[in-house]
Amino acid sequence: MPTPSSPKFLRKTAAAARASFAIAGTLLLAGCSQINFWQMDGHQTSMVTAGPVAESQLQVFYTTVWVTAIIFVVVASVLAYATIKFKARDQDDENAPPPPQSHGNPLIELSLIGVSVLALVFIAFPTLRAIWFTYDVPEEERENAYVIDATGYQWWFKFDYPQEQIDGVGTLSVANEMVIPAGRPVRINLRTVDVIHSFWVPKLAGKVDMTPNRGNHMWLQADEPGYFWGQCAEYCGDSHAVMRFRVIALSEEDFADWVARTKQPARTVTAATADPARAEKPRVQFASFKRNEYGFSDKWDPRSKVSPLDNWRQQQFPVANEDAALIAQGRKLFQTKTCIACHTVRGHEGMGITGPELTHVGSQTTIAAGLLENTAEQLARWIMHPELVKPGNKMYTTGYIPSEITVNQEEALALVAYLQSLK
Ligand code: HEC
Ligand SMILES: [Cu+2]
Repeated sequence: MPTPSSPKFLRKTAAAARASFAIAGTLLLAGCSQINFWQMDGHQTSMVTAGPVAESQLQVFYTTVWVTAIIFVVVASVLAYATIKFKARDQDDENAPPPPQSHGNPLIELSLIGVSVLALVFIAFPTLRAIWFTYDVPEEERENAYVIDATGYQWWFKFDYPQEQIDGVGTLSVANEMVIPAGRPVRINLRTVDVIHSFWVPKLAGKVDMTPNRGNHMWLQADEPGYFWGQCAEYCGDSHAVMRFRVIALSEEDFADWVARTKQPARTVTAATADPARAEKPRVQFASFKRNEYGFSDKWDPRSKVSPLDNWRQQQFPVANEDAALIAQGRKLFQTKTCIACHTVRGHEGMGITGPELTHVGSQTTIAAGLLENTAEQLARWIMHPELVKPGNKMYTTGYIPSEITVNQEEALALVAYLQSLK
């Protein structure tokens, strides 16, 4: 057994340290190859912020990092100095009796306590300021704040807009993609219908829990129009890890336009409004997917050419070559397959409220709560085999009871055409 200062021991520890650095470095690089490493940017980074709430939280983070970094450097330097200065250099040193032992030095101990208290006070000021600031919309802006009620479901989010009422219907409601006005504080009331979820849009604001039987709230603001990634951040069951959502921030004008469009009932495509040119092949590819394989395309890559916000804008237009007959067939299937029992499609037959509202599902960029891209291919995959995409999901089943609803390829073509027509 080598003693702690023998050359053999030092060689061994040095080799172990080098190896762990190499492993850590490799893991870090592998983990970061998907994101812009040097700017620490990525879909769900909190290091690059887009609004005042996330910004104030980042400031607290940096203050804490700097204070602890200074403490680390001081402690590590003293340790390194002592290690090098007092290490045993030869056999005589190793055999020497231990130096005289002493007990406590009041001056050193008191000053260490003093420095620790100062460090904590230094961190406490920005922390308290951030806690008060992030708790609710600042007083002077409260009048101007836009209100949204967000509700967590296993495993998706519903967003109600109490300031937007629809005659004879009630509150405007959408699912999984929360559209907000940019440059304006948004107050979000947080609720859940089942277990605890946590609402998190890393670039806009830190996590706040959605707690059963208890109202909670938060606020955030996107300074500029943009497209942001959100995620449930509290373990909530099987598909917690894929319980996602998006936030789309639009200029005041675009936002008003979106509200007006979204208040409209579902679009009905007739032979007159559809493009009759479409006769050839159906557009859906029935690709085979692996279980739990995600549906991202290059568009979601920060290095791609199409910005996610432009992608969202493109998604607002009807797809080319709509087939009115096929869409009508899909609408019929939407009733006979009992989709209407769980999904609302305002103006059509859908009345259910246990699933996401689908009145304008065609203009979303994602489906299955931000998990799959909203393309014909992924829609078909979802409605034919939701269980292969999202473990435990409550589409067709109420949890673990096997599905009675089956959708074959032909039916999927019609249903997809219908869902895509719901712009
Ligand atoms: C038992 C209730 C139920 C039935 C019946 C049902 N769904 Fe769903 N549906 C859900 C739930 C719950 C979700 C949310 C699943 C998730 O993301 O975890 C969902 C999600 C969806 C979504 C994705 C919406 C989004 O914004 O992410 C689509 C599209 C959809 N369903 C279409 C259909 C179609 C088409 C049918 C009929 C063939 C159908 N559903 C039948 C409950 C149901
Ligand atoms: Cu959750």
